[in-house]
Amino acid sequence: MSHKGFQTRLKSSDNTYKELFKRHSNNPILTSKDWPYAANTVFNPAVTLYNDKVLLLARVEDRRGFSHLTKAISEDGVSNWQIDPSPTLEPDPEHYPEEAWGIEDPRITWIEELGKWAITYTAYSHGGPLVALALTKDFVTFERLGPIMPPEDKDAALFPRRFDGKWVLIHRPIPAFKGAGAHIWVSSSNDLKYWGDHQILINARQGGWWDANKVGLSPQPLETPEGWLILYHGVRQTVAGAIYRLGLALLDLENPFKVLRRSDEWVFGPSEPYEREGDVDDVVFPCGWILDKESGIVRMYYGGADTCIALATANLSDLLEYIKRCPQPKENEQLSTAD
Ligand code: BMA
Repeated sequence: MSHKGFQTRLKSSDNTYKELFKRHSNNPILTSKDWPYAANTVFNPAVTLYNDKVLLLARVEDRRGFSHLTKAISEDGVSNWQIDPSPTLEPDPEHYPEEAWGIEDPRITWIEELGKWAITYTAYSHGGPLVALALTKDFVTFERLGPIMPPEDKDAALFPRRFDGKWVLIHRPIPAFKGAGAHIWVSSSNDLKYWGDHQILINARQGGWWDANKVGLSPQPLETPEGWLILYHGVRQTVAGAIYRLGLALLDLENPFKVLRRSDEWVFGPSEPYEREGDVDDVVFPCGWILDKESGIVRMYYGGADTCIALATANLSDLLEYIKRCPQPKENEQLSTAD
């Protein structure tokens, strides 16, 4: 019997899985009941540090089924949220027709070169969901750059700096080619508007894997001394519906087109009532994480069951120690669309 990969499994001594992420005892930390105006659900928030405070940009769904984005700011990232009294970034279909059915699932990247935050989000157009980009200096006014990837494409985030003079974007197109699988792709651009050099970065596996057939980037890439840490979701289809779980990968620090490691196992999945039951059952869906450089603690903010916002934390050193023991993807594995 092969024990390949055994050493990378999340086993602890008492025969249970060792959890890298620890859920906050106040979970869910935000629900529609906390919102200053009527909302069906609040979930899948992006997160960044803003004036030394934690800023969430939450997806808020109304009773039409359309989403917009609203910010919530807190000093400790857990309590006393100052939530905007009305939507912070609303769909503007009159000027941006691609936002006809709402805007969803943002990711935020601070771009030092521009002195601005870049927000990549899903615009739900009449042609399907696509990737749109907006810039902001203050999370009050936003400069829209419009659609940057045509439908169907989602789960996009920018790297905070250029590589060889080019911006780099991770995203997840859905191929029209039946049976091709929905893989995570990476593309580059000179100007943030026109994108090329498209290639598969992390492929959806097949068959019985937890991340078979559909994967997508979750939070924005996290820069570490060992490489870019990636948390991605894998979608398992079952007779009872889909299960959204999370796995880790590590990309080369100077060449984010190169995957150094990828976990075989999921590292976080729905288990608590607020993750198991909601508008969409069995979903954990982070769109952001932040690293406290002093303590080395990573805070992952995620949507639970498409209904609420929750928080889980991990030690960066534990995440890196784990991912460094995970397998190196085979050469060209991530480039193949038909494996
Ligand atoms: C994905 C996205 C997420 C959502 C998830 C589960 O396709 O639309 O916003 O959380 O499905 O419903």
